[in-house]
Amino acid sequence: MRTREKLREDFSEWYNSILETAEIVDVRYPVKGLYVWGFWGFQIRRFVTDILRELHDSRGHKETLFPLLIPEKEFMKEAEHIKGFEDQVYWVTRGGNDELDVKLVLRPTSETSMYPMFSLWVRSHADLPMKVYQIVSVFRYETKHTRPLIRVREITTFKEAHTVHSSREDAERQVKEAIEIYSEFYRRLGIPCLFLRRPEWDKFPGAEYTIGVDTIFPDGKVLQIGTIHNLGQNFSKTFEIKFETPSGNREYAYQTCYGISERCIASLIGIHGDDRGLLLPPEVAPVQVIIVPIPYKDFGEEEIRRVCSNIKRELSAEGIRAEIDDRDLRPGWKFYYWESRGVPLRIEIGPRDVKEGKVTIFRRDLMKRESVDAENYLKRVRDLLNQEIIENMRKEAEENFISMIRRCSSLEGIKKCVDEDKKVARVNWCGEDTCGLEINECSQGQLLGYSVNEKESGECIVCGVATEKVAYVGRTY
Ligand code: PR8
Repeated sequence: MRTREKLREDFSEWYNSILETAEIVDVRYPVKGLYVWGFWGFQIRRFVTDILRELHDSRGHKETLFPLLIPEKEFMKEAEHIKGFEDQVYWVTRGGNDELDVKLVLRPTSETSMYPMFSLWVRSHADLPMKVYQIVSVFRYETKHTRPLIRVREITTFKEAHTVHSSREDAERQVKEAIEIYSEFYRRLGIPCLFLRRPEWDKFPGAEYTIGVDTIFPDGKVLQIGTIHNLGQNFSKTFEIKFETPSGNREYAYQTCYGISERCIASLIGIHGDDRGLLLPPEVAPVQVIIVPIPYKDFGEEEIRRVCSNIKRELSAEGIRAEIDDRDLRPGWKFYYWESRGVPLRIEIGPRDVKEGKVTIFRRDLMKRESVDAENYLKRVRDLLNQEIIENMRKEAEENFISMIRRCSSLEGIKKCVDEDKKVARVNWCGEDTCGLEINECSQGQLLGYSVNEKESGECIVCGVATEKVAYVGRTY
């Protein structure tokens, strides 16, 4: 049985300890907000970014790599954007002993690095849409409490996509595609999430509107694990990104951008983890099957070893990431070691398995053993890794997620739900700022925005007007 007592009691404590035990990140680097990827964590990161690349590449995004430094002049061009970021940027002002003539910022995000180049690249409507992305480090001088993978000052896994379009409609279509990419990404990771159109005061600096992607952690707090922004023509007017229409006019382009950071890995840890440690979706597990020999004194160790090697060879031939743990340690210790790292399947081979022609498979998601005939084990492993485990993880995560949400029909109700019960409130909201501000201020939580894909008839919780908009309010990270 999987238990989650430790996460519910003190999530922070559990989180910090698992980052260390499972070698996700080492927090001892001597700069605040900067962390070193551990070997296990970095491998997870690789498989996660592989999915991101696949999802963007298959929808016509081209991967690119822009410089880390942005000249002050470009950075300072878009008024709203500067206002949002100026107290969060790191400056480079010297090269060796010389004061630089042109001050440089370390990119906090890459609009002002990419868009001057876009104005050179975009010529005609035939060049559009243009979709690019990069996965890079960006720097933000965060003043709120920093936390590994959740609020960092060097975001080392910033997947940012930027697109350019010849019409407002095409930019809108792109927003939908971004929602589809992020839905699919989080579906594959088994992470339930909401797509919420943020209130005016919470949108990305320089955007026309922002859609936030939110999940709920075991402590009832909401983590924004991605955002999608429709930039309209705000940036194209600032950076002169124009294209020639079929009739020969020159018009400003429409743009969108959307980003995901290592918070997606924080959410894998927080959403699927349990008292034992991590539980990884097979697709991103650095080791998918750990094979543990269980030697017994009067039974041939050689024979067990041979069976384990065969299994490893057969699994590897199927493209399954399998390892044998033949360290000179007690099996129980090895079990714990791999369970805490979230390896989805363990195969145990002992004297009995060999004698009876069986294979013992342990499922990390159920914390349960099953014994299968040796001739069928490969198919069973394949089914578990390709489908059953992730489906079960998705179902469990979904149930936890739903149990964190409460329908509320008054401002007092929101206050009780969010402040006392530590849950997320679900309400009808007309979408107007004035009502939004009241909702935002009635509890310690924030109005996260209204759902872009759910509708439910009701009355705005503040003004009482009929509306189908469903909004969420919760405490946030
Ligand atoms: C953009 N421009 O920048 P965004 N630590 C970890 N993750 C973070 C942090 C942090 N300090 N700050 C933000 N994130 C747009 C879209 C290009 C791409 C994560 O958008 O500022 C959050 O999950 O919203 C956030 O949603 C995402 O990066 C994108 O950052």
